[in-house]
Amino acid sequence: MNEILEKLLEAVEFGKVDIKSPYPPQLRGQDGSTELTLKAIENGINPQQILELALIPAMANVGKKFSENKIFVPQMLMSARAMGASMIQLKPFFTSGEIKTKGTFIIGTVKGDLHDIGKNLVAMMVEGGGWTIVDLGVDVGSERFIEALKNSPGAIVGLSALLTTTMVNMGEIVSAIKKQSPETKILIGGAPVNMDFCEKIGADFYAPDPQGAVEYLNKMAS
Ligand code: B1M
Repeated sequence: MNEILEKLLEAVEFGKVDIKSPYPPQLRGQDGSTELTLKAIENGINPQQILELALIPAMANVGKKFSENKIFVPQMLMSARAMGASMIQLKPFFTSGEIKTKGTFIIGTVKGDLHDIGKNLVAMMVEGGGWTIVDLGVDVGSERFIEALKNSPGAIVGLSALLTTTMVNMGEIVSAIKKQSPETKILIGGAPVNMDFCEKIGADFYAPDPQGAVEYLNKMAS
């Protein structure tokens, strides 16, 4: 793999945000995810490759080490910060270009769940696909989705969940939204969910990744 991407993967995996950050001690004085992302862009590496070859594998390594009790929540949080710093640099590449005319996409991570990296990636890609985004953030219950729908009638709703304990909240949110406005289309995603679960809770579609979300939304808009 390209040396910059290797270093970026390491920076995100070990939570090195930028050159000034003292954490982690073994990378002190070295470039963090901010500088390495900029270097990768300057060297002509495609932003999609930066995501797929460095950032996403780094988070997969973090998850594996967490499962094996080799790291704990604070380290996981530093990796998330490093990934977020990198995404700030990548965002303009995914969101520039088209005029936003396709419709509104309301997205949030469901109640009880604080994971937002995947949700932010989906929001970024969908925005780049020409949609207006209403990002409700994390830990979002049905009331806030319904309120957002009142402000953006006809919008499509996206629910993200990363925990097996919070994916069940998706079902409650889908029921509440469908009760209020049965015509609203609801897309779900996140590591623990799949198409079977989507059908079980009465959502309209499951997308495994941001690209799947963009394709579904574009199909709805056409
Ligand atoms: Co958490 N965490 N975490 N965590 N965390 C996981 C999810 C876990 C799998 C780690 C593990 O054990 N291996 C595990 C869940 C186990 C389970 O439920 N079975 C776990 C746990 C247990 C926890 C805590 C309970 C830990 C604790 O406190 N003891 C706690 C829960 C807090 C809470 O939410 N209430 C917790 C906390 C955290 C941090 C806050 C420290 C941090 C999150 C910071 C943040 O998001 N700002 C964190 C992190 C970073 C992770 C891992 C390491 C990485 C998640 C991530 O960002 N992945 C994760 C392990 C892993 O995923 N391997 C883990 C990268 C991201 C790009 O992928 O989010 O899957 P993902 O999104 C993908 C797709 O799923 C899809 O597209 C994205 C891009 O491909 N997608 C959608 C996502 N949403 C979509 C929506 C769509 C469509 C597609 O349409 C609407």
